[in-house]
Amino acid sequence: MPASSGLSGEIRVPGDKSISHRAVMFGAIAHGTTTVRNFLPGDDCLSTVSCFQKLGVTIETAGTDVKISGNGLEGLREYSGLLDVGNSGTTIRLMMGLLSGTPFVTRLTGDESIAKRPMNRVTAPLKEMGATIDGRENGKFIPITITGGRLKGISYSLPVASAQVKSAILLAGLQAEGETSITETAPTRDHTEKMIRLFGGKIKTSSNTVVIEGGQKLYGTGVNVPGDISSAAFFLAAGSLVPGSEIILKNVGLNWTRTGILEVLEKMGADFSVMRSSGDTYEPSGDIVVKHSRLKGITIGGDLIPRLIDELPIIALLATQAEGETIIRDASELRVKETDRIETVAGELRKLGAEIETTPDGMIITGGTKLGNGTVTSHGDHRIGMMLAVAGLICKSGIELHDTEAIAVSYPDFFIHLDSLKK
Ligand code: SPQ
Repeated sequence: MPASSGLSGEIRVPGDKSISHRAVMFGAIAHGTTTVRNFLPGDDCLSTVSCFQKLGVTIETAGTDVKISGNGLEGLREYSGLLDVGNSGTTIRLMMGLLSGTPFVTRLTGDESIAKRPMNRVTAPLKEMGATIDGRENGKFIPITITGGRLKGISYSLPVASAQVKSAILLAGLQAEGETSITETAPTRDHTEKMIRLFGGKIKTSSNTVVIEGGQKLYGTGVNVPGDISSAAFFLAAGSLVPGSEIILKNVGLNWTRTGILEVLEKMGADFSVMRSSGDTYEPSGDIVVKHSRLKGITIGGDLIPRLIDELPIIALLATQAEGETIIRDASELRVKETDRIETVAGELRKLGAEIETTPDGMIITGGTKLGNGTVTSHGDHRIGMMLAVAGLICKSGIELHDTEAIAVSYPDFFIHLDSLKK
Protein backbone atom coordinates (compact mmCIF):
# COMPACT_ATOMS: atom_id res chain seq x y z
CA MET A 1 0.00 0.00 0.00
CA PRO A 2 2.05 3.00 -1.20
CA ALA A 3 2.06 6.38 0.53
CA SER A 4 -0.29 8.85 -1.11
CA SER A 5 0.25 12.36 -2.39
CA GLY A 6 -3.20 13.93 -2.41
CA LEU A 7 -6.63 12.37 -2.80
CA SER A 8 -9.27 13.94 -4.97
CA GLY A 9 -12.66 13.08 -6.38
CA GLU A 10 -16.18 12.17 -5.37
CA ILE A 11 -17.44 9.16 -3.43
CA ARG A 12 -20.91 7.88 -2.65
CA VAL A 13 -20.35 5.96 0.59
CA PRO A 14 -22.49 2.81 1.00
CA GLY A 15 -25.83 2.76 2.78
CA ASP A 16 -25.93 3.11 6.56
CA LYS A 17 -25.35 -0.23 8.28
CA SER A 18 -27.58 0.46 11.32
CA ILE A 19 -30.46 1.65 9.13
CA SER A 20 -30.08 -1.22 6.64
CA HIS A 21 -30.36 -3.82 9.44
CA ARG A 22 -33.45 -2.14 10.84
CA ALA A 23 -35.11 -1.74 7.42
CA VAL A 24 -34.92 -5.51 6.91
CA MET A 25 -36.07 -6.33 10.45
CA PHE A 26 -39.06 -3.99 10.39
CA GLY A 27 -39.92 -5.02 6.82
CA ALA A 28 -39.93 -8.63 8.00
CA ILE A 29 -42.38 -8.02 10.84
CA ALA A 30 -44.60 -5.49 9.02
CA HIS A 31 -47.69 -6.33 7.01
CA GLY A 32 -47.21 -5.91 3.27
CA THR A 33 -44.29 -5.11 1.01
CA THR A 34 -41.26 -3.08 2.01
CA THR A 35 -38.78 -1.82 -0.58
CA VAL A 36 -35.35 -0.72 0.56
CA ARG A 37 -33.15 1.51 -1.62
CA ASN A 38 -29.41 2.01 -1.09
CA PHE A 39 -29.31 -1.00 1.25
CA LEU A 40 -25.78 -1.88 2.43
CA PRO A 41 -24.91 -5.29 0.96
CA GLY A 42 -22.15 -5.77 3.54
CA ASP A 43 -21.61 -9.07 5.34
CA ASP A 44 -23.37 -7.91 8.55
CA CYS A 45 -26.59 -6.79 6.86
CA LEU A 46 -26.59 -9.90 4.68
CA SER A 47 -26.49 -11.93 7.91
CA THR A 48 -29.68 -10.16 8.99
CA VAL A 49 -31.30 -10.95 5.61
CA SER A 50 -30.30 -14.60 5.84
CA CYS A 51 -31.62 -14.97 9.42
CA PHE A 52 -35.05 -13.61 8.44
CA GLN A 53 -35.17 -15.76 5.31
CA LYS A 54 -34.62 -18.77 7.57
CA LEU A 55 -37.49 -17.57 9.74
CA GLY A 56 -39.76 -17.87 6.69
CA VAL A 57 -39.74 -14.29 5.35
CA THR A 58 -39.47 -13.79 1.58
CA ILE A 59 -36.65 -11.32 0.94
CA GLU A 60 -35.29 -10.64 -2.54
CA THR A 61 -31.99 -8.79 -2.85
CA ALA A 62 -30.54 -7.25 -6.02
CA GLY A 63 -27.40 -5.30 -5.10
CA THR A 64 -28.55 -2.31 -3.08
CA ASP A 65 -32.27 -2.95 -3.71
CA VAL A 66 -34.18 -5.19 -1.34
CA LYS A 67 -37.83 -6.28 -1.40
CA ILE A 68 -39.34 -7.80 1.71
CA SER A 69 -42.74 -9.46 1.76
CA GLY A 70 -43.82 -9.21 5.38
CA ASN A 71 -46.74 -11.05 6.97
CA GLY A 72 -46.52 -9.40 10.37
CA LEU A 73 -44.97 -10.96 13.45
CA GLU A 74 -47.33 -13.91 12.99
CA GLY A 75 -45.62 -14.62 9.65
CA LEU A 76 -42.33 -15.63 11.34
CA ARG A 77 -41.77 -19.42 11.48
CA GLU A 78 -39.61 -21.55 13.76
CA TYR A 79 -36.22 -22.49 12.30
CA SER A 80 -34.90 -25.81 13.53
CA GLY A 81 -31.21 -25.06 12.93
CA LEU A 82 -28.88 -22.43 14.38
CA LEU A 83 -29.35 -18.87 13.13
CA ASP A 84 -25.85 -17.53 12.41
CA VAL A 85 -25.37 -13.75 12.80
CA GLY A 86 -21.73 -13.90 11.64
CA ASN A 87 -19.85 -10.89 13.01
CA SER A 88 -22.92 -8.73 13.65
CA GLY A 89 -23.67 -7.51 17.17
CA THR A 90 -26.65 -5.52 15.89
CA THR A 91 -28.25 -8.61 14.32
CA ILE A 92 -28.02 -10.79 17.41
CA ARG A 93 -29.01 -8.20 20.00
CA LEU A 94 -31.99 -6.81 18.09
CA MET A 95 -33.16 -10.32 17.13
CA MET A 96 -33.00 -11.38 20.78
CA GLY A 97 -35.55 -8.66 21.60
CA LEU A 98 -37.73 -9.49 18.65
CA LEU A 99 -37.73 -13.26 19.14
CA SER A 100 -38.46 -13.03 22.89
CA GLY A 101 -42.12 -12.50 22.02
CA THR A 102 -42.56 -14.98 19.14
CA PRO A 103 -44.16 -18.32 20.09
CA PHE A 104 -41.31 -20.68 19.17
CA VAL A 105 -37.75 -21.61 20.04
CA THR A 106 -34.78 -19.92 18.31
CA ARG A 107 -31.07 -20.63 18.65
CA LEU A 108 -28.64 -17.87 17.76
CA THR A 109 -24.90 -18.10 17.22
CA GLY A 110 -22.10 -16.06 15.61
CA ASP A 111 -18.38 -15.93 14.88
CA GLU A 112 -15.38 -15.92 17.27
CA SER A 113 -15.74 -12.20 17.91
CA ILE A 114 -19.46 -12.44 18.72
CA ALA A 115 -18.61 -15.32 21.09
CA LYS A 116 -16.69 -12.83 23.26
CA ARG A 117 -19.25 -10.00 23.21
CA PRO A 118 -21.63 -9.67 26.18
CA MET A 119 -25.30 -10.50 25.57
CA ASN A 120 -26.36 -10.16 29.23
CA ARG A 121 -26.96 -6.42 28.71
CA VAL A 122 -29.90 -7.54 26.52
CA THR A 123 -30.80 -10.75 28.34
CA ALA A 124 -31.33 -8.95 31.70
CA PRO A 125 -34.08 -6.47 30.65
CA LEU A 126 -35.72 -9.06 28.38
CA LYS A 127 -35.93 -11.51 31.28
CA GLU A 128 -37.54 -8.75 33.34
CA MET A 129 -40.17 -8.56 30.59
CA GLY A 130 -40.80 -12.30 31.03
CA ALA A 131 -38.54 -13.70 28.31
CA THR A 132 -36.98 -17.15 28.56
CA ILE A 133 -33.36 -16.92 27.39
CA ASP A 134 -30.45 -19.29 27.95
CA GLY A 135 -26.84 -19.12 26.92
CA ARG A 136 -23.35 -19.79 28.20
CA GLU A 137 -22.73 -18.21 31.64
CA ASN A 138 -26.44 -17.68 32.34
CA GLY A 139 -27.27 -16.02 29.04
CA LYS A 140 -24.14 -13.86 28.81
CA PHE A 141 -22.61 -15.48 25.73
CA ILE A 142 -23.64 -17.35 22.56
CA PRO A 143 -25.09 -19.76 21.68
CA ILE A 144 -28.30 -18.13 22.87
CA THR A 145 -31.59 -20.03 23.02
CA ILE A 146 -34.81 -18.02 23.19
CA THR A 147 -38.15 -19.60 23.99
CA GLY A 148 -40.58 -16.93 22.88
CA GLY A 149 -43.68 -16.23 24.94
CA ARG A 150 -45.88 -13.57 26.50
CA LEU A 151 -44.08 -10.41 27.57
CA LYS A 152 -45.06 -7.54 29.84
CA GLY A 153 -44.02 -3.90 29.55
CA ILE A 154 -41.34 -2.58 31.92
CA SER A 155 -39.68 0.70 32.87
CA TYR A 156 -35.98 0.31 32.35
CA SER A 157 -32.98 2.60 32.86
CA LEU A 158 -30.15 1.60 30.54
CA PRO A 159 -26.99 0.96 32.58
CA VAL A 160 -24.83 1.52 29.46
CA ALA A 161 -25.49 3.94 26.60
CA SER A 162 -26.37 1.40 23.91
CA ALA A 163 -28.69 1.72 20.93
CA GLN A 164 -28.64 -2.05 20.55
CA VAL A 165 -30.00 -2.62 24.05
CA LYS A 166 -32.59 0.15 23.62
CA SER A 167 -33.66 -1.33 20.27
CA ALA A 168 -33.90 -4.90 21.60
CA ILE A 169 -36.20 -3.70 24.38
CA LEU A 170 -38.29 -1.68 21.90
CA LEU A 171 -38.72 -4.73 19.65
CA ALA A 172 -39.85 -6.76 22.66
CA GLY A 173 -41.99 -3.83 23.86
CA LEU A 174 -43.88 -3.81 20.55
CA GLN A 175 -45.17 -7.27 21.48
CA ALA A 176 -45.57 -6.79 25.24
CA GLU A 177 -48.70 -6.26 27.28
CA GLY A 178 -48.91 -2.58 28.27
CA GLU A 179 -46.33 0.14 27.99
CA THR A 180 -42.53 -0.15 27.91
CA SER A 181 -40.44 2.84 28.88
CA ILE A 182 -36.66 3.13 28.44
CA THR A 183 -34.49 5.87 29.91
CA GLU A 184 -31.00 6.55 28.55
CA THR A 185 -28.00 8.02 30.37
CA ALA A 186 -26.90 9.71 27.13
CA PRO A 187 -28.53 9.91 23.69
CA THR A 188 -27.72 6.95 21.42
CA ARG A 189 -28.60 6.48 17.74
CA ASP A 190 -32.37 6.70 17.29
CA HIS A 191 -32.84 4.84 14.00
CA THR A 192 -35.18 2.27 15.60
CA GLU A 193 -37.48 4.98 16.93
CA LYS A 194 -37.55 6.71 13.52
CA MET A 195 -38.21 3.45 11.75
CA ILE A 196 -41.10 2.47 14.02
CA ARG A 197 -42.76 5.76 12.99
CA LEU A 198 -41.94 5.20 9.31
CA PHE A 199 -43.68 1.80 9.47
CA GLY A 200 -46.78 3.42 10.95
CA GLY A 201 -46.11 2.64 14.61
CA LYS A 202 -46.50 5.00 17.55
CA ILE A 203 -43.66 5.83 19.91
CA LYS A 204 -43.25 8.72 22.33
CA THR A 205 -39.84 10.29 22.81
CA SER A 206 -39.01 12.99 25.35
CA SER A 207 -35.57 14.26 26.38
CA ASN A 208 -34.04 10.96 27.53
CA THR A 209 -37.00 8.55 27.62
CA VAL A 210 -38.71 6.48 24.93
CA VAL A 211 -42.15 4.94 25.50
CA ILE A 212 -43.83 2.31 23.33
CA GLU A 213 -47.24 0.68 23.61
CA GLY A 214 -47.44 -3.08 22.99
CA GLY A 215 -49.71 -4.82 20.48
CA GLN A 216 -49.09 -2.42 17.57
CA LYS A 217 -49.27 -3.47 13.92
CA LEU A 218 -46.68 -2.15 11.47
CA TYR A 219 -47.17 -1.72 7.72
CA GLY A 220 -44.68 -2.19 4.86
CA THR A 221 -43.24 0.97 3.32
CA GLY A 222 -40.37 2.37 1.26
CA VAL A 223 -37.05 2.98 3.01
CA ASN A 224 -34.37 5.10 1.39
CA VAL A 225 -31.13 4.46 3.29
CA PRO A 226 -28.71 7.43 3.49
CA GLY A 227 -24.95 6.88 3.22
CA ASP A 228 -23.19 5.69 6.36
CA ILE A 229 -21.42 8.51 8.23
CA SER A 230 -19.34 5.85 10.03
CA SER A 231 -17.98 4.78 6.60
CA ALA A 232 -17.62 8.39 5.43
CA ALA A 233 -15.47 9.02 8.53
CA PHE A 234 -12.53 7.15 6.97
CA PHE A 235 -12.55 9.47 3.97
CA LEU A 236 -13.10 12.55 6.14
CA ALA A 237 -9.91 11.51 7.93
CA ALA A 238 -8.02 10.61 4.75
CA GLY A 239 -8.90 13.98 3.20
CA SER A 240 -7.84 15.83 6.35
CA LEU A 241 -4.54 13.96 6.69
CA VAL A 242 -3.15 13.68 3.18
CA PRO A 243 -1.68 16.98 1.90
CA GLY A 244 -3.23 18.26 -1.32
CA SER A 245 -6.53 16.39 -0.83
CA GLU A 246 -10.07 17.47 -1.64
CA ILE A 247 -12.80 14.81 -1.39
CA ILE A 248 -16.55 15.16 -1.96
CA LEU A 249 -18.71 12.68 -0.05
CA LYS A 250 -22.24 12.40 -1.45
CA ASN A 251 -25.47 11.59 0.40
CA VAL A 252 -24.04 11.08 3.91
CA GLY A 253 -26.51 10.44 6.77
CA LEU A 254 -26.58 13.43 9.13
CA ASN A 255 -28.80 12.17 11.95
CA TRP A 256 -27.73 14.19 15.02
CA THR A 257 -27.22 11.04 17.08
CA ARG A 258 -24.44 10.06 14.64
CA THR A 259 -22.70 13.35 13.81
CA GLY A 260 -20.32 13.50 16.78
CA ILE A 261 -17.44 12.95 14.31
CA LEU A 262 -18.23 16.28 12.63
CA GLU A 263 -18.13 18.08 15.98
CA VAL A 264 -14.75 16.52 16.72
CA LEU A 265 -13.36 17.43 13.28
CA GLU A 266 -14.51 21.00 13.76
CA LYS A 267 -12.83 21.23 17.19
CA MET A 268 -9.64 19.74 15.76
CA GLY A 269 -9.61 22.47 13.12
CA ALA A 270 -10.43 20.30 10.07
CA ASP A 271 -11.40 22.02 6.82
CA PHE A 272 -14.79 20.69 5.73
CA SER A 273 -18.22 21.94 4.77
CA VAL A 274 -21.63 20.28 4.87
CA MET A 275 -24.46 20.90 2.39
CA ARG A 276 -27.66 19.50 3.82
CA SER A 277 -30.11 18.03 1.30
CA SER A 278 -33.49 19.63 1.27
CA GLY A 279 -36.55 17.43 1.23
CA ASP A 280 -38.76 15.75 3.68
CA THR A 281 -36.86 12.58 4.58
CA TYR A 282 -37.16 10.67 7.83
CA GLU A 283 -33.35 10.57 8.15
CA PRO A 284 -31.45 13.76 7.21
CA SER A 285 -28.53 13.59 4.78
CA GLY A 286 -26.22 15.81 2.76
CA ASP A 287 -22.90 16.16 0.95
CA ILE A 288 -19.60 16.86 2.69
CA VAL A 289 -16.46 18.35 1.14
CA VAL A 290 -13.22 17.84 3.05
CA LYS A 291 -9.76 19.28 2.38
CA HIS A 292 -6.38 18.72 3.95
CA SER A 293 -5.70 20.85 7.03
CA ARG A 294 -3.57 21.13 10.16
CA LEU A 295 -5.24 19.57 13.18
CA LYS A 296 -4.99 20.17 16.92
CA GLY A 297 -5.42 17.76 19.83
CA ILE A 298 -8.60 17.91 21.91
CA THR A 299 -10.38 16.11 24.78
CA ILE A 300 -13.34 13.87 23.88
CA GLY A 301 -15.71 12.39 26.47
CA GLY A 302 -19.14 12.47 28.14
CA ASP A 303 -22.37 12.49 26.13
CA LEU A 304 -20.47 12.90 22.87
CA ILE A 305 -19.07 9.35 23.06
CA PRO A 306 -22.21 7.40 22.01
CA ARG A 307 -22.62 9.84 19.08
CA LEU A 308 -19.22 8.83 17.64
CA ILE A 309 -18.43 5.50 19.29
CA ASP A 310 -17.59 3.69 16.02
CA GLU A 311 -15.44 6.59 14.81
CA LEU A 312 -13.02 6.52 17.76
CA PRO A 313 -10.46 4.28 15.98
CA ILE A 314 -10.13 6.74 13.07
CA ILE A 315 -10.20 9.71 15.48
CA ALA A 316 -7.25 8.11 17.28
CA LEU A 317 -5.32 8.08 14.00
CA LEU A 318 -6.19 11.75 13.39
CA ALA A 319 -4.94 12.52 16.89
CA THR A 320 -1.49 11.01 16.17
CA GLN A 321 -1.06 13.73 13.50
CA ALA A 322 -2.58 16.65 15.43
CA GLU A 323 -0.63 19.29 17.30
CA GLY A 324 -0.66 18.48 21.03
CA GLU A 325 -2.26 15.72 23.03
CA THR A 326 -5.71 14.16 22.52
CA ILE A 327 -7.54 12.54 25.42
CA ILE A 328 -10.40 10.10 24.82
CA ARG A 329 -12.32 9.20 27.96
CA ASP A 330 -15.68 7.63 28.99
CA ALA A 331 -15.31 5.15 26.13
CA SER A 332 -14.96 1.81 27.94
CA GLU A 333 -17.66 0.46 25.55
CA LEU A 334 -14.85 0.26 22.98
CA ARG A 335 -13.57 -2.76 24.88
CA VAL A 336 -16.62 -4.87 23.92
CA LYS A 337 -16.84 -4.20 20.19
CA GLU A 338 -15.67 -6.54 17.39
CA THR A 339 -12.30 -6.35 19.16
CA ASP A 340 -11.17 -4.50 22.26
CA ARG A 341 -10.80 -1.33 20.18
CA ILE A 342 -8.74 0.47 22.83
CA GLU A 343 -6.03 -2.21 22.71
CA THR A 344 -6.20 -2.97 18.97
CA VAL A 345 -6.03 0.71 17.97
CA ALA A 346 -3.13 1.42 20.33
CA GLY A 347 -1.30 -1.85 19.59
CA GLU A 348 -1.43 -1.56 15.79
CA LEU A 349 -0.68 2.18 15.60
CA ARG A 350 2.27 1.75 17.98
CA LYS A 351 3.74 -0.71 15.45
CA LEU A 352 3.86 2.26 13.05
CA GLY A 353 5.48 4.56 15.62
CA ALA A 354 2.48 6.20 17.33
CA GLU A 355 2.65 7.11 21.02
CA ILE A 356 -0.60 6.03 22.66
CA GLU A 357 -1.22 5.32 26.32
CA THR A 358 -4.30 3.22 27.02
CA THR A 359 -6.55 3.84 30.03
CA PRO A 360 -9.47 1.71 31.28
CA ASP A 361 -11.93 3.93 29.40
CA GLY A 362 -9.93 5.45 26.57
CA MET A 363 -6.58 6.61 25.26
CA ILE A 364 -4.09 9.44 25.62
CA ILE A 365 -2.55 10.11 22.23
CA THR A 366 0.58 12.16 21.61
CA GLY A 367 0.19 14.29 18.51
CA GLY A 368 2.71 15.14 15.83
CA THR A 369 4.30 11.67 15.55
CA LYS A 370 5.66 10.61 12.18
CA LEU A 371 4.25 7.20 11.25
CA GLY A 372 6.67 4.83 9.58
CA ASN A 373 6.16 1.64 7.61
CA GLY A 374 5.32 -1.68 9.27
CA THR A 375 3.16 -4.79 9.17
CA VAL A 376 -0.24 -4.46 10.83
CA THR A 377 -3.49 -6.42 11.05
CA SER A 378 -7.18 -5.64 11.38
CA HIS A 379 -7.61 -8.47 13.93
CA GLY A 380 -10.79 -9.26 11.96
CA ASP A 381 -12.31 -5.89 12.87
CA HIS A 382 -13.58 -3.89 9.86
CA ARG A 383 -13.11 -0.49 11.49
CA ILE A 384 -9.54 -1.28 12.57
CA GLY A 385 -8.80 -2.48 9.02
CA MET A 386 -10.06 0.74 7.40
CA MET A 387 -8.32 2.93 9.98
CA LEU A 388 -5.01 1.18 9.23
CA ALA A 389 -5.53 1.52 5.48
CA VAL A 390 -5.88 5.28 5.99
CA ALA A 391 -2.77 5.25 8.21
CA GLY A 392 -0.94 3.61 5.29
CA LEU A 393 -1.60 6.73 3.20
CA ILE A 394 0.58 8.86 5.46
CA CYS A 395 3.36 6.34 6.12
CA LYS A 396 6.41 7.16 4.02
CA SER A 397 6.73 3.86 2.22
CA GLY A 398 3.28 2.47 2.95
CA ILE A 399 2.35 -0.41 5.25
CA GLU A 400 1.61 -4.11 4.94
CA LEU A 401 -1.99 -4.64 6.08
CA HIS A 402 -3.28 -8.13 6.86
CA ASP A 403 -6.79 -9.50 7.38
CA THR A 404 -8.47 -7.00 5.06
CA GLU A 405 -11.45 -9.31 4.30
CA ALA A 406 -13.08 -8.08 7.53
CA ILE A 407 -13.71 -4.71 5.86
CA ALA A 408 -16.55 -6.30 3.83
CA VAL A 409 -18.61 -6.32 7.06
CA SER A 410 -19.53 -2.65 6.52
CA TYR A 411 -17.77 -1.42 3.36
CA PRO A 412 -17.25 -4.05 0.63
CA ASP A 413 -16.03 -1.45 -1.94
CA PHE A 414 -13.70 0.40 0.44
CA PHE A 415 -10.46 -0.20 -1.50
CA ILE A 416 -12.14 0.47 -4.87
CA HIS A 417 -13.32 3.84 -3.54
CA LEU A 418 -9.94 4.63 -1.99
CA ASP A 419 -8.07 3.79 -5.21
CA SER A 420 -10.46 5.95 -7.23
CA LEU A 421 -9.28 9.01 -5.24
CA LYS A 422 -5.58 8.48 -5.85
CA LYS A 423 -4.15 10.88 -8.44
O1 SPQ B 1 -23.28 -4.49 14.92
P1 SPQ B 1 -21.99 -4.32 15.63
O2 SPQ B 1 -21.08 -5.47 15.36
O3 SPQ B 1 -22.14 -4.08 17.11
O4 SPQ B 1 -21.31 -3.01 14.98
C1 SPQ B 1 -20.72 -1.80 15.50
C2 SPQ B 1 -19.73 -1.31 14.38
O5 SPQ B 1 -18.62 -0.85 14.63
O6 SPQ B 1 -20.16 -1.36 13.22
C3 SPQ B 1 -20.02 -1.92 16.84
F1 SPQ B 1 -19.10 -2.75 16.91
O7 SPQ B 1 -21.70 -0.74 15.57
C4 SPQ B 1 -22.75 -0.69 16.55
C5 SPQ B 1 -22.55 0.54 17.42
O8 SPQ B 1 -21.32 0.52 18.07
C6 SPQ B 1 -24.06 -0.58 15.80
C7 SPQ B 1 -25.19 -0.08 16.62
C8 SPQ B 1 -26.57 -0.19 16.11
O9 SPQ B 1 -26.77 -0.35 14.90
O10 SPQ B 1 -27.49 -0.09 16.94
C9 SPQ B 1 -24.98 0.56 17.84
C10 SPQ B 1 -23.66 0.68 18.46
O11 SPQ B 1 -23.50 -0.34 19.43
P2 SPQ B 1 -24.06 -0.16 20.95
O12 SPQ B 1 -23.54 -1.38 21.66
O13 SPQ B 1 -23.42 1.09 21.44
O14 SPQ B 1 -25.50 -0.10 20.90
